[in-house]
Order: sequence, then structure tokens, then C-alpha cells
Amino acid sequence: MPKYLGAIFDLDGVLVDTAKYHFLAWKKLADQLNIPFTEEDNEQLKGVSRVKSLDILLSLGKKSYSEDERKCFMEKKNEDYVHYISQMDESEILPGVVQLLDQLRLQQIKIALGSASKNSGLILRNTKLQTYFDAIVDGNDVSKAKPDPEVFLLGAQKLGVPASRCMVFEDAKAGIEAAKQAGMLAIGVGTKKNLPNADVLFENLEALDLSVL
Ligand code: B16
Ligand code: MG
Repeated sequence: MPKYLGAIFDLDGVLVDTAKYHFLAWKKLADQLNIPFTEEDNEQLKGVSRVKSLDILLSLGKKSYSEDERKCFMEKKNEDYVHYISQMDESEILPGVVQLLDQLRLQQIKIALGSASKNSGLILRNTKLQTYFDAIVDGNDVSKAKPDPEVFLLGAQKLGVPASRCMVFEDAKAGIEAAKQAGMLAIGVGTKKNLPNADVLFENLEALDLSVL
């Protein structure tokens, strides 16, 4: 019997590289608000919710705004982001992803999405990845953002697999914390420097060897 019966995938940074589009959309807003914002600053926004991303951006500029203004900023940012992701296709799937999903299917391991994004549906449709997923949980389904484990626990529940038999593929520190708090195997996709707490680490999914898990 395989040790793991469920695999839960983060979206941005694991299956596709949408961080570049988030950056372009936040950068446009930052420029309008005269907030200096670099690609390095953008690292802090990876894996965290839209609301938290705006908090970080505004704190970089030491600015504060009313609730209505903040709502309007998030809507504008999302409009720009959706414009970019509307043009995505299969060519933007990261290396090794399809091979890994095929391998998991062959081994009858159930597959779920566990993303903070509220735009996961559009991305999965455009990249034609959605057919691989037995369950989808994203920012529209949860009330607590990563590092809270809610998104992954709900994923496991939807798959009908105990948390202890699930593995999570994540590229963000907050996501690794969430997976560990959920009692799942936290597989980091990235570097030791960015993901020091991952249980297992691979540079990218192409480098992943399922047999070592
Ligand atoms: P949206 P993930 C996260 O997706 C992104 O990494 C993060 O940068 C973004 O702020 C968050 O989704 C919310 O995205 O604005 O589309 O709802 O990495 O959890 O798949
Ligand atoms: Mg991510």
C-alpha cells in the first residue's frame, strides 16, 4: 500500500509561474501610489492572500488608506492580473508538472489543489490542467489564509484522505508552515534559503523523485 494517498498542490510557483503577473499588476498600483516596489519586495507577496499582499505593499510605502480605498486598489490590481492570466495557455505549465501528475494518477494517488488564489479556476482552465484534479480548494473556499492549515485540511477532506496520508507541494514559506500544521508531508519546491522548514526539498518538479518519499 502506498504511504501517501493524496497529493495537494499549491498553484502559483508550483504548477505555473504567475508570480510575474502578480508583480506586474502590483507594480502598476505601486507606481500610481508612488510606492517603491521591486521584484525583491515581491518575494514577500508570494503565497499570501490578496488582502495581506496589499498590507505589505502599503507598509513598504508607509501609507494607510480607508477600507473603501483599499477595496478599490485590490479590484484594480485584480483586473490587471486577470488581464494577464486570461492570455495564459499550456505553454506556461512549469517543467515536470504534467509528468508528475501523470505518475500520481498511475499510482492512484488522489490529487487536489490547495491555493490562496481566487483566480485558480481561470488559470486551470486556460492551462488545461483542471482535468487532473479530484478536488479544488482555493481562496474562494477558505476564511483563513496560509500559514493557517485550513486550505490543505479542506483539500484532504474533499479527497477523502486522512491528513497524515497527504503530501503537499509548496513554493512559499507560509504554505510550508500550513502543510506542517495540517500534519502533512511538506514538500518544498525551491531553495533551502527560502524554504528552510520543508520536510523534503526539490529545486523544481522536474528534479522530483517520487520514490524517495
Ligand atoms: P489572487 P498560491 C497565491 O497563490 C499567490 O502566491 C499570491 O502571490 C497571491 O497573492 C494569492 O495567491 C492570492 O491570489 O489575488 O489571485 O486571489 O501560491 O497559494 O497558489
Ligand atoms: Mg505558491
